[in-house]
Amino acid sequence: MTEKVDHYPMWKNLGLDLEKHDQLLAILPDIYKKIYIETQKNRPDMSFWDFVVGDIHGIRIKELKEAKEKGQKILGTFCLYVPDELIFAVNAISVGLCGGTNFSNYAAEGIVPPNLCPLIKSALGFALGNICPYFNSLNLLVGETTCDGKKKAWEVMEKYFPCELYVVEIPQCKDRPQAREHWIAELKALVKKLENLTSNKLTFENLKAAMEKIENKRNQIRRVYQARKADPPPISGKDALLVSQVAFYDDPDREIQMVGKLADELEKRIRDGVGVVKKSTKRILISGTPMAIPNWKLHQIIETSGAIVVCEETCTGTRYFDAKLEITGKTLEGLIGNLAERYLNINCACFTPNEARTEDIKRLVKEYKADGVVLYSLSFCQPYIIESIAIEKKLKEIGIPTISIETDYSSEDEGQLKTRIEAFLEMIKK
Ligand code: BJ8
Repeated sequence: MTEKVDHYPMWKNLGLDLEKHDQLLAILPDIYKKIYIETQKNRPDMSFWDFVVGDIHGIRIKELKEAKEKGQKILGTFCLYVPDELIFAVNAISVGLCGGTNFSNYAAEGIVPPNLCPLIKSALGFALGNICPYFNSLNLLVGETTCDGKKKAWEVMEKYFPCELYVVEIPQCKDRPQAREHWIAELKALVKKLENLTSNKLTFENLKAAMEKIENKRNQIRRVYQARKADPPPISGKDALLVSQVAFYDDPDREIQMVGKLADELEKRIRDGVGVVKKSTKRILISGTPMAIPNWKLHQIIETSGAIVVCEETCTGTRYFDAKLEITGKTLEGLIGNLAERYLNINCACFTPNEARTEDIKRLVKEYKADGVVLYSLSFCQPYIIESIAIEKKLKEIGIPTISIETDYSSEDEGQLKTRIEAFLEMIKK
């Protein structure tokens, strides 16, 4: 409560719609309490993440404000394909933006069609409605050419949101040699933009240091995921998802420390045989579209239906950290090449063809000893909905129980989804 009062002048200065913002902050604690506190037992120490959600627009926003006052630039990104390494190398700060609630949709109404992906509608609503202080803290928004919805969203953003926008052009057929060349050229163009914005030059030294830092952050998340392979898992899917969600916008140094500490605890729990569920609880892998805070809906349904989520093949899951970054090379050119290579190994449904994603899912099912796969697509997300049909068929052919779910951020279909998930789990048990 005290925190809330203290942050008011800052929110006002950022130009937030305070009334709407109050309404948003009023609903989050109840949702969090219901999903994270009341329905979970024997959690590892998640006090840092409990605090972060409770203070979601507080200390981090204050840190960004202070960094800005010292001359640092704040950049907002929407996709894994915009490399954090380049942004941090020139002493700017990258904040992963998204929208995981339909609370903000009203602000985008009439500007975008209703049958648009909820993630885009939510993010646009946050920006246009002045209800997210992360958007209002930015010096530059960095969009990218992935799905059609996002491509068009940048045009809307540019028209209605008063912040400079830069769009990175992502190659669509990444298996071709010219795609790599094009991607490197795009990364270099982004570097130019960043250098102009920050007045800092990208050098071999600062890029190498940023690559080491971001890869270290990913290493800590890898450790958390590695721990989830144990039976019983020492952390719930919900908590692991939260760790990943927060990593998108928190300070990387703090993330290395806090996620590292959590991973230490999880490794100890495994040694001590401590889990959050009983051994042999049915294990589910979710694959599909990213889940932005506070989209915890599917995890909540699965984990209150007698199963546990052990892995997410999503951009708020393995796609965030799976591709390894080589930090070798003696020249700046060499490091940029490594970076390009690493990012081209992320298998998003926006690429064509994208066979490697199915292979990733098969591999992850084995590694995490998953009993079944839930293919998750946000409504109107054509790339993931289309891919889910072929993937479901392929997984079933090799005997992996699979179900496809298409949903949005509303709670209206929760009952229906729960019935389907419970039936799916029954089928797996048999
Ligand atoms: S690398 S998944 S973060 S593009 S859900 S907005 S695809 S219509 S978010 Fe993504 Fe980058 Fe790919 Fe990952 Fe469009 Fe689908 Fe909406 Fe999506």
